[in-house]
Amino acid sequence: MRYLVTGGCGFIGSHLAERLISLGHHVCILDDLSSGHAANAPCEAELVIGDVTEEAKVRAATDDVDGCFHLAAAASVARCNSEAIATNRVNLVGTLTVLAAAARRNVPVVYASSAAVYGANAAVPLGETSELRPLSVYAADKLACELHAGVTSHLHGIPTVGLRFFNVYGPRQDPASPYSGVISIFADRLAKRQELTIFGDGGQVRDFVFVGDVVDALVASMAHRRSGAFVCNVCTGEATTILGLANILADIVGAPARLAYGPPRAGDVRVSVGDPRRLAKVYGRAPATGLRAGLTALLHEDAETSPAPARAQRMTASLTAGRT
Ligand code: NAD
Ligand code: UD2
Repeated sequence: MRYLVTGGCGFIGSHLAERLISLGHHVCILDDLSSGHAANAPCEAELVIGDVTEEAKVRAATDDVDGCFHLAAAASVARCNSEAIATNRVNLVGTLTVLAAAARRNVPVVYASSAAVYGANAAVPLGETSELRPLSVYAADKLACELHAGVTSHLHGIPTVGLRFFNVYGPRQDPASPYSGVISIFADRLAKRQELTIFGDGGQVRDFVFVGDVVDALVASMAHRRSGAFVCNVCTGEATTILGLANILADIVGAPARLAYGPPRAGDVRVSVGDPRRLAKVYGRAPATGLRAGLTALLHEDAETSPAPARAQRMTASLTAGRT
């Protein structure tokens, strides 16, 4: 099969592109390299450098595909809050552009939504029918993407699947960006024996899901596509506080974590733990990588000297061995 992967030079998208190629598919990546890196893309993939809001480019990239994976986004809560109009254009108009192109080709779309849509709802575990109370511009845009995916499905008859990723970690999450995930930032700073900054009291709770499990869900959602519009959590159901995370990482590294505290982030979610049952029921498997196992593998691989892409592929392969 031939698939478009928007955002395929990014953290999650590059792992997806790798997996699709390993399964024998042809992959076309559309990415503007605004946060991703061309080096992350598997060499077998076709790479189109461009903006997902450019209609002509997106149409051309979907011309001969059997399905679209849409991951391209401005994926930082803080940046979306401070640059709402620019990031809305990427996150919402970009999604509309992909949906319109897919409808024109009558092909399905699997897209990245986020646990952020639950926002202030602390009634954990959060299931797909839980109340949605977004707290950030990013979350509101992700929710709007879900609404438009539903309407596109209704008007044009193409299947759409929105995967509400909780907090994803794994190789190739770039700690150089201040907007990167907390695990990549903490792991990088621990390795450099630098202090970790806790935004708030460290009691905020997250559900950390390994990137290999997220790729499993993406591939399964396209392979077992259903008619209509569908949303599904991608989570483990395991609750971890940010302070607890710092201590687990320090324990694995074998060095004490030096902590500094700063004010909580605007729009930050206090409690985010998901219910993985729908994913398990519909696609036959829920994320299986426990946090300590995933962190140990990640930190072990990061200590190696081999180039990042090779390391990342080897680690993801070992943790997801035997998956389709
Ligand atoms: P990432 O920043 O590593 O990847 C995003 C990719 O999209 C990058 O390669 C970037 O260059 C590209 N991109 C951004 N704007 C673009 C544009 N206008 N046109 C074309 N390409 C563009 O982020 P990620 O963590 O891999 O996230 C991938 C998707 O998953 C995003 O939609 C994000 O919102 C979502 N998500 C991520 C997490 C997580 O914990 N990482 C959790 C929930 C949802
Ligand atoms: C949100 C979404 C997640 C995803 C992501 C964007 C929720 C619950 N999750 O992630 O699904 O969409 O946005 O890709 O909304 N922190 C520190 N110190 C640091 C870095 C982070 O204390 O150095 C805290 C941060 O304030 C937050 C937590 O760690 O409370 C997680 O932060 P993050 O940036 O890794 O991800 P988060 O939860 O904003």
